This record gives sequence, C-alpha cells and structure tokens, in this order.
Amino acid sequence: MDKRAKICVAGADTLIGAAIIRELKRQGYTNLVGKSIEEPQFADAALVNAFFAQMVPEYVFLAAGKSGGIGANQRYPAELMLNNLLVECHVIHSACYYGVKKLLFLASSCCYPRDCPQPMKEDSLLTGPFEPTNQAYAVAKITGIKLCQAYRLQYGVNFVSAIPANVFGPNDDFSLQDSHVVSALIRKIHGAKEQGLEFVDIWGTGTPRREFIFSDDLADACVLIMREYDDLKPINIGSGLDLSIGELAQLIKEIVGYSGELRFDRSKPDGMPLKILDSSKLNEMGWRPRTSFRSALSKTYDWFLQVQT
Ligand code: GFB
Repeated sequence: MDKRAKICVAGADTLIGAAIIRELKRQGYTNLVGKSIEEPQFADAALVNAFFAQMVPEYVFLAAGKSGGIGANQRYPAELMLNNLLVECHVIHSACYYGVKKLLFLASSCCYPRDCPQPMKEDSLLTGPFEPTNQAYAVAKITGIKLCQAYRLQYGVNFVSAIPANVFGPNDDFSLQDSHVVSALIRKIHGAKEQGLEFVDIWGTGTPRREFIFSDDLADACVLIMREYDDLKPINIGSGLDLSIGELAQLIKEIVGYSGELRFDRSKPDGMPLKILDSSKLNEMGWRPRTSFRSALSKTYDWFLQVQT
C-alpha cells in the first residue's frame, strides 16, 4: 500500500474507524478519502454507490455498522443485524464494482460458537451455535466474512476479514445501557465517585473472561493486515491478555480512584463464559500490541474525562 494510495475508512467516527485513521496518519498515509463529514449512510445502497463512484478508493477498511455491548444486543437485535447486513452488502458490492484493490472487513469475536474451544482458532467458525445474547449481530458479522469470501472466489478480488477481541478506547460509546463493558464501567465508576455513591452495580457474576484489545493496537494490526495478509480465511486480532470482568472492574476502580464497593448484579446476563482468541497467525506476521493494558485503560479514561458532558 503506497503512502499516497487512496484509502477509505468506512465508519470514520466509530471506535475502530477513528483509531485506524489515526494510525494511517501516524504511518504517513496522506490520501484518506471519505472523511466523516463526507461519509454516506452506508446502509443506503444508492448513497454508497454514489460515494464509491465519486471517491474511487483503492483500499477500504470496513469498520462501519452499528455495534454495542451485551445490553444493546439484547435491546436492539433487529436494528444491529439489519444495519450491519445492509452496510456489508452495499460496501462490499460497491468495492468490487468500482475495482477496489483491497478491502479489510472487521468482524467480531462473537462470530465464534458459544462453547468454542479456547483459545478460539479461525477454523472453529461455524462449528456450533452462537451465544444467544448476541446471536443476531453475530449472524450479520459472519455474513460479512462469508460475503468477502464469496466475492473473492467469484470475482478474484482481494477482500479479507479480521476478527478482533473485545475492543475499547477513545471514540467508543460511553452510555450506561448500550456500551461495551470497558466504557460502561468507566462511566459507571467515575459517576459513582463524582456522586459519592457507596457502591456500583456490575452486571452478571463478574466471572466471565474477556480478551481486550486497545483500539490503537487494533488499528496498527489492521494496517499490517491490509499491507500483508491475503487469504480466504479470516485472521484473529487479539492482545493475548485476558481477565475476568471482576478483575477489570477492580482495575478501573483503581484508575478512576473510587473507594466504594463493587457489587455484582446476578440478574443481568454474563454472555459467553470465556472469549479468548488464538492470534498465532497474526503473531507469526511479527505483530505484538504496543500498549500495556493499564496504560490503555488510563488513556481511555483521560479521553472520557475530556469529552464527557
Ligand atoms: O462488553 P460486553 O457488553 O460484551 O460485556 P460481550 C462483557 C461482560 O461484561 C459481560 C459484563 O459478562 C457483562 O455481563 N458487564 C458487567 C457489563 N457490567 C457491565 C456493564 O455495565 N455493561 C456491559 N456492557 N457489560 C459483546 C457483544 O459481547 O462482544 C458485542 O455484545 C461484540 O456485540 C463484542 O460482539 C465483541 O463480550 O459479552
């Protein structure tokens, strides 16, 4: 990928998209097209077609599509599924039609079966039923992977997919009900400190384990994959660091400086008991995360403090 290549990051304002843009700029890529104000509604076929006809990007990072945590997935399964399906169909088709040299589709670790052997290898996709709390979103994301594969097989295009671990960082949604766990806990624990509350409710038992990846590290891996990975099979992007939700809450409590109690609300769902990726393929390409987990959490908290209203 030439430093002056025309690159489009679809989903420029999303957690992942914004991080990819920062990373591309950091690495000296200068010709980024379709910045957030120019972005069409990617769920609208006519607008996506017109966008590609006008911009004619050479490389596309597909990070658009609505997402959310376990709460959002339970409340809006139809919205999440439909939006992601439409975005994938329109962007992947237009990318093929307008001759994009390479497209990287960002899927999700919820594409793996609920009872998948851990750590989860790319070959385990579609070997068992999905976790019910995010089934609709998972079906949409696995469809994106399959669509890239189908276009690749039929039209010979270089469209690849990557599967990130649970992502967190600046530009995430920090709402109480809909966000992913890291953002939700930062918001909740910070709010409890500010209001002098004696305890904070953490959903579920606190025992599920998740592998978290900082958005800046994920973006670095995405640029490497765009440059060097060319295969029908998707590739996992994990940090290699997993911890329980209870341990995560404790760490955020320390970073925020909250002295109250963490209480576990067992009426709320746990989701998958364990979700850890096998990132051997990526590691064999020489990739390792740059940021320590604690420092990534601190950076995310700093960003939250700057933008919160
Ligand atoms: O990040 P999260 O919503 O997603 O939740 P998943 C992870 C774990 O944190 C679950 C617990 O066990 C939750 O019960 N948790 C505790 C909380 N307190 C909270 C809270 O206040 N908010 C949230 N959100 N969780 C996601 C999918 O599943 O995985 C997404 O829902 C996406 O669509 C992502 O695919 C990768 O890891 O369970």
